[in-house]
Amino acid sequence: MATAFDLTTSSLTSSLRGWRGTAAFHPAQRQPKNPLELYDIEACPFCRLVREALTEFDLDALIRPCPVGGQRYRPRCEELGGRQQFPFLVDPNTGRQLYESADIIDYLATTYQRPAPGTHGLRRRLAVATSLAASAVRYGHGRKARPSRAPDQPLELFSFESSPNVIPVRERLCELELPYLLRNTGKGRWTDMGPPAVRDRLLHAPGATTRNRKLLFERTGRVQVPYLIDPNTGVEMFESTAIVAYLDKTYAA
Ligand SMILES: N[C@@H](CCC(=O)N[C@@H](CS)C(=O)NCC(=O)O)C(=O)O
Repeated sequence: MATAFDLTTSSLTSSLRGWRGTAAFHPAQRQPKNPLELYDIEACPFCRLVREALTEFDLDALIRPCPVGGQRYRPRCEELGGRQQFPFLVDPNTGRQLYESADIIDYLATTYQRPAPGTHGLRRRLAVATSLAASAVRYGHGRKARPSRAPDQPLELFSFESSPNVIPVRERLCELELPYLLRNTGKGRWTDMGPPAVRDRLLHAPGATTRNRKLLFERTGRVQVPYLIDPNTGVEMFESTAIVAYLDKTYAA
Protein backbone atom coordinates (compact mmCIF):
# COMPACT_ATOMS: atom_id res chain seq x y z
CA MET A 1 0.00 0.00 0.00
CA ALA A 2 1.10 3.61 -0.62
CA THR A 3 2.04 5.84 2.34
CA ALA A 4 -0.76 7.76 4.09
CA PHE A 5 0.44 11.02 2.53
CA ASP A 6 0.51 9.55 -0.98
CA LEU A 7 -2.87 7.89 -0.52
CA THR A 8 -4.49 11.09 0.75
CA THR A 9 -3.09 13.39 -1.92
CA SER A 10 -3.61 10.86 -4.71
CA SER A 11 -7.22 10.34 -3.59
CA LEU A 12 -7.71 14.11 -3.59
CA THR A 13 -6.22 14.27 -7.09
CA SER A 14 -8.66 11.64 -8.36
CA SER A 15 -11.57 13.25 -6.49
CA LEU A 16 -10.87 16.57 -8.22
CA ARG A 17 -11.26 14.70 -11.50
CA GLY A 18 -14.50 13.06 -10.35
CA TRP A 19 -12.78 9.66 -10.44
CA ARG A 20 -12.57 9.70 -14.23
CA GLY A 21 -10.30 6.94 -15.45
CA THR A 22 -11.82 4.28 -13.19
CA ALA A 23 -14.48 2.44 -15.18
CA ALA A 24 -14.34 0.85 -18.61
CA PHE A 25 -18.08 0.16 -18.79
CA HIS A 26 -18.13 1.11 -22.48
CA PRO A 27 -14.86 -0.17 -23.96
CA ALA A 28 -13.63 0.51 -27.48
CA GLN A 29 -15.08 -1.89 -30.05
CA ARG A 30 -11.68 -2.42 -31.70
CA GLN A 31 -8.28 -3.07 -30.15
CA PRO A 32 -5.04 -1.85 -31.73
CA LYS A 33 -2.94 -4.72 -33.10
CA ASN A 34 0.30 -3.11 -31.96
CA PRO A 35 0.43 -1.03 -28.78
CA LEU A 36 -0.20 2.68 -29.06
CA GLU A 37 2.78 4.79 -27.95
CA LEU A 38 2.28 7.76 -25.68
CA TYR A 39 5.02 10.30 -24.92
CA ASP A 40 3.82 11.41 -21.54
CA ILE A 41 4.54 13.33 -18.35
CA GLU A 42 2.67 11.77 -15.43
CA ALA A 43 2.12 15.17 -13.75
CA CYS A 44 0.92 16.90 -16.93
CA PRO A 45 -2.80 17.78 -16.70
CA PHE A 46 -3.28 17.24 -20.45
CA CYS A 47 -1.54 13.85 -20.40
CA ARG A 48 -3.86 12.85 -17.52
CA LEU A 49 -6.92 13.49 -19.72
CA VAL A 50 -5.51 11.16 -22.38
CA ARG A 51 -4.62 8.47 -19.83
CA GLU A 52 -8.14 8.70 -18.37
CA ALA A 53 -9.55 8.11 -21.84
CA LEU A 54 -7.23 5.13 -22.33
CA THR A 55 -8.61 3.55 -19.14
CA GLU A 56 -12.23 4.30 -20.05
CA PHE A 57 -11.77 3.05 -23.62
CA ASP A 58 -9.92 -0.03 -22.29
CA LEU A 59 -6.87 0.56 -24.50
CA ASP A 60 -3.27 -0.21 -23.61
CA ALA A 61 -0.31 2.00 -24.48
CA LEU A 62 3.43 1.87 -24.36
CA ILE A 63 4.32 4.86 -22.20
CA ARG A 64 7.50 6.74 -23.07
CA PRO A 65 8.04 9.01 -20.07
CA CYS A 66 9.28 12.52 -20.86
CA PRO A 67 9.77 14.27 -17.49
CA VAL A 68 11.22 17.77 -17.36
CA GLY A 69 14.99 17.45 -17.84
CA GLY A 70 14.62 13.94 -19.28
CA GLN A 71 16.96 12.86 -22.07
CA ARG A 72 15.67 9.38 -22.97
CA TYR A 73 12.52 10.02 -25.02
CA ARG A 74 12.21 13.80 -25.35
CA PRO A 75 14.60 14.04 -28.32
CA ARG A 76 12.71 11.21 -30.09
CA CYS A 77 9.41 13.06 -29.61
CA GLU A 78 10.91 16.18 -31.21
CA GLU A 79 12.42 14.13 -34.04
CA LEU A 80 9.03 12.59 -34.84
CA GLY A 81 6.66 15.47 -34.24
CA GLY A 82 8.82 18.57 -34.49
CA ARG A 83 8.59 19.75 -30.89
CA GLN A 84 8.78 18.62 -27.28
CA GLN A 85 5.13 18.88 -26.29
CA PHE A 86 3.21 16.29 -24.33
CA PRO A 87 1.03 14.31 -24.70
CA PHE A 88 2.22 13.06 -28.09
CA LEU A 89 0.60 9.93 -29.48
CA VAL A 90 2.08 7.59 -32.07
CA ASP A 91 -0.20 4.93 -33.50
CA PRO A 92 1.97 2.38 -35.32
CA ASN A 93 -1.19 0.72 -36.69
CA THR A 94 -2.25 3.70 -38.78
CA GLY A 95 0.95 5.76 -38.95
CA ARG A 96 -0.83 8.71 -37.25
CA GLN A 97 1.12 10.98 -34.91
CA LEU A 98 -0.74 13.60 -32.89
CA TYR A 99 -0.22 16.38 -30.38
CA GLU A 100 -3.11 18.00 -28.46
CA SER A 101 -4.96 15.99 -25.84
CA ALA A 102 -8.45 16.74 -27.23
CA ASP A 103 -7.38 15.67 -30.74
CA ILE A 104 -5.78 12.51 -29.36
CA ILE A 105 -8.94 11.55 -27.44
CA ASP A 106 -11.13 12.22 -30.50
CA TYR A 107 -8.74 10.21 -32.67
CA LEU A 108 -8.81 7.23 -30.29
CA ALA A 109 -12.60 7.33 -30.07
CA THR A 110 -13.02 7.43 -33.85
CA THR A 111 -10.33 4.91 -34.71
CA TYR A 112 -11.12 2.36 -32.03
CA GLN A 113 -14.88 2.93 -32.11
CA ARG A 114 -16.15 4.39 -28.91
CA PRO A 115 -18.06 7.66 -28.26
CA ALA A 116 -15.67 10.43 -27.18
CA PRO A 117 -16.12 12.04 -23.76
CA GLY A 118 -16.68 15.82 -24.03
CA THR A 119 -13.57 17.26 -25.66
CA HIS A 120 -15.05 20.66 -26.59
CA GLY A 121 -16.70 23.70 -25.04
CA LEU A 122 -17.54 23.96 -21.37
CA ARG A 123 -16.86 20.27 -20.63
CA ARG A 124 -13.35 20.57 -22.03
CA ARG A 125 -12.66 23.77 -20.04
CA LEU A 126 -13.91 22.09 -16.87
CA ALA A 127 -11.80 19.00 -17.55
CA VAL A 128 -8.64 21.10 -18.06
CA ALA A 129 -9.31 23.22 -14.95
CA THR A 130 -9.89 20.22 -12.67
CA SER A 131 -6.91 18.36 -14.14
CA LEU A 132 -4.70 21.41 -13.48
CA ALA A 133 -5.95 21.43 -9.86
CA ALA A 134 -5.33 17.66 -9.61
CA SER A 135 -1.73 18.13 -10.75
CA ALA A 136 -1.23 20.96 -8.26
CA VAL A 137 -2.19 18.64 -5.38
CA ARG A 138 0.65 16.23 -6.31
CA TYR A 139 3.03 19.03 -7.29
CA GLY A 140 6.63 17.88 -7.32
CA HIS A 141 5.73 14.28 -8.12
CA GLY A 142 6.04 12.66 -11.54
CA ARG A 143 7.33 15.83 -13.20
CA LYS A 144 11.13 16.01 -13.08
CA ALA A 145 13.69 13.47 -14.28
CA ARG A 146 15.89 11.58 -11.83
CA PRO A 147 19.11 9.94 -13.06
CA SER A 148 18.50 6.32 -13.98
CA ARG A 149 19.68 3.30 -15.91
CA ALA A 150 17.66 2.35 -19.01
CA PRO A 151 16.08 -1.13 -18.99
CA ASP A 152 16.58 -3.34 -22.06
CA GLN A 153 12.85 -4.05 -22.33
CA PRO A 154 9.84 -2.01 -21.26
CA LEU A 155 8.28 -2.93 -17.94
CA GLU A 156 4.56 -3.74 -17.65
CA LEU A 157 2.12 -2.14 -15.24
CA PHE A 158 -1.47 -3.15 -14.51
CA SER A 159 -3.12 0.13 -13.63
CA PHE A 160 -6.17 2.31 -13.93
CA GLU A 161 -5.76 6.04 -14.07
CA SER A 162 -7.53 7.14 -10.89
CA SER A 163 -6.16 4.49 -8.54
CA PRO A 164 -4.54 6.25 -5.54
CA ASN A 165 -2.23 3.27 -5.05
CA VAL A 166 -1.03 3.31 -8.65
CA ILE A 167 -0.39 7.05 -8.99
CA PRO A 168 2.89 7.03 -6.94
CA VAL A 169 4.16 4.10 -9.05
CA ARG A 170 3.45 5.82 -12.37
CA GLU A 171 5.06 8.98 -10.99
CA ARG A 172 8.29 7.11 -10.21
CA LEU A 173 8.30 5.31 -13.58
CA CYS A 174 8.06 8.76 -15.16
CA GLU A 175 10.76 10.35 -13.03
CA LEU A 176 13.14 7.47 -13.80
CA GLU A 177 12.18 7.60 -17.53
CA LEU A 178 11.34 3.89 -17.50
CA PRO A 179 9.25 2.84 -20.50
CA TYR A 180 6.32 0.61 -19.65
CA LEU A 181 3.36 -1.08 -21.19
CA LEU A 182 0.37 0.44 -19.45
CA ARG A 183 -2.12 -2.39 -19.13
CA ASN A 184 -5.35 -0.61 -18.37
CA THR A 185 -7.35 -2.49 -15.79
CA GLY A 186 -10.52 -0.39 -15.65
CA LYS A 187 -13.58 -1.70 -13.86
CA GLY A 188 -16.04 -3.44 -16.15
CA ARG A 189 -19.15 -3.53 -13.92
CA TRP A 190 -20.29 -2.05 -10.60
CA THR A 191 -19.30 -5.15 -8.58
CA ASP A 192 -15.65 -4.40 -9.54
CA MET A 193 -15.80 -1.17 -7.48
CA GLY A 194 -14.13 -0.77 -4.09
CA PRO A 195 -10.86 -2.05 -2.60
CA PRO A 196 -10.21 -5.72 -3.51
CA ALA A 197 -10.18 -7.02 0.09
CA VAL A 198 -13.62 -5.57 0.88
CA ARG A 199 -15.13 -6.05 -2.58
CA ASP A 200 -14.14 -9.67 -2.95
CA ARG A 201 -15.39 -10.60 0.53
CA LEU A 202 -18.70 -8.73 0.38
CA LEU A 203 -19.61 -9.19 -3.25
CA HIS A 204 -17.80 -12.45 -3.95
CA ALA A 205 -16.56 -10.66 -7.05
CA PRO A 206 -12.96 -11.10 -8.12
CA GLY A 207 -13.67 -8.48 -10.79
CA ALA A 208 -12.26 -10.43 -13.73
CA THR A 209 -14.41 -8.53 -16.23
CA THR A 210 -12.30 -6.42 -18.61
CA ARG A 211 -9.44 -7.85 -20.73
CA ASN A 212 -6.63 -7.05 -18.36
CA ARG A 213 -8.60 -7.90 -15.23
CA LYS A 214 -9.04 -11.39 -16.67
CA LEU A 215 -5.36 -11.55 -17.56
CA LEU A 216 -4.30 -10.40 -14.09
CA PHE A 217 -6.67 -12.83 -12.39
CA GLU A 218 -5.37 -15.74 -14.48
CA ARG A 219 -1.78 -14.77 -13.72
CA THR A 220 -2.02 -14.02 -10.01
CA GLY A 221 -5.41 -15.24 -8.72
CA ARG A 222 -6.18 -11.65 -7.69
CA VAL A 223 -7.37 -8.45 -9.31
CA GLN A 224 -5.39 -5.76 -7.55
CA VAL A 225 -3.37 -2.85 -8.90
CA PRO A 226 -0.63 -1.77 -9.14
CA TYR A 227 0.93 -5.00 -10.39
CA LEU A 228 4.38 -4.66 -11.94
CA ILE A 229 6.07 -7.10 -14.28
CA ASP A 230 9.73 -6.53 -15.03
CA PRO A 231 10.81 -8.84 -17.86
CA ASN A 232 14.42 -7.67 -17.38
CA THR A 233 14.75 -9.26 -13.97
CA GLY A 234 11.82 -11.70 -13.84
CA VAL A 235 10.37 -9.81 -10.86
CA GLU A 236 6.57 -9.54 -10.55
CA MET A 237 4.98 -7.77 -7.62
CA PHE A 238 1.96 -6.08 -6.00
CA GLU A 239 2.07 -3.23 -3.46
CA SER A 240 2.74 0.37 -4.35
CA THR A 241 5.46 1.18 -1.77
CA ALA A 242 7.36 -2.04 -2.50
CA ILE A 243 7.21 -1.38 -6.24
CA VAL A 244 8.57 2.17 -5.84
CA ALA A 245 11.40 0.82 -3.63
CA TYR A 246 12.14 -1.88 -6.23
CA LEU A 247 12.29 0.67 -9.06
CA ASP A 248 14.67 2.87 -7.06
CA LYS A 249 16.92 -0.04 -6.12
CA THR A 250 17.00 -1.50 -9.61
CA TYR A 251 17.07 1.56 -11.89
CA ALA A 252 17.90 4.77 -10.00
CA ALA A 253 21.48 5.83 -10.69
N1 LIG B 1 -3.00 21.99 -25.56
C1 LIG B 1 -2.04 20.93 -25.30
C2 LIG B 1 -1.21 21.38 -24.12
C3 LIG B 1 -0.03 20.44 -23.87
C4 LIG B 1 0.98 21.03 -22.91
O1 LIG B 1 0.98 22.23 -22.60
N2 LIG B 1 1.88 20.17 -22.42
C5 LIG B 1 2.99 20.60 -21.58
C6 LIG B 1 3.12 19.68 -20.36
S1 LIG B 1 1.71 19.81 -19.28
C7 LIG B 1 4.29 20.46 -22.31
O2 LIG B 1 4.35 19.76 -23.33
N3 LIG B 1 5.35 21.11 -21.86
C8 LIG B 1 6.61 21.02 -22.52
C9 LIG B 1 7.66 20.42 -21.66
O3 LIG B 1 7.34 19.89 -20.60
O4 LIG B 1 8.81 20.48 -22.09
C10 LIG B 1 -2.80 19.63 -25.05
O5 LIG B 1 -3.97 19.65 -24.65
O6 LIG B 1 -2.22 18.56 -25.28
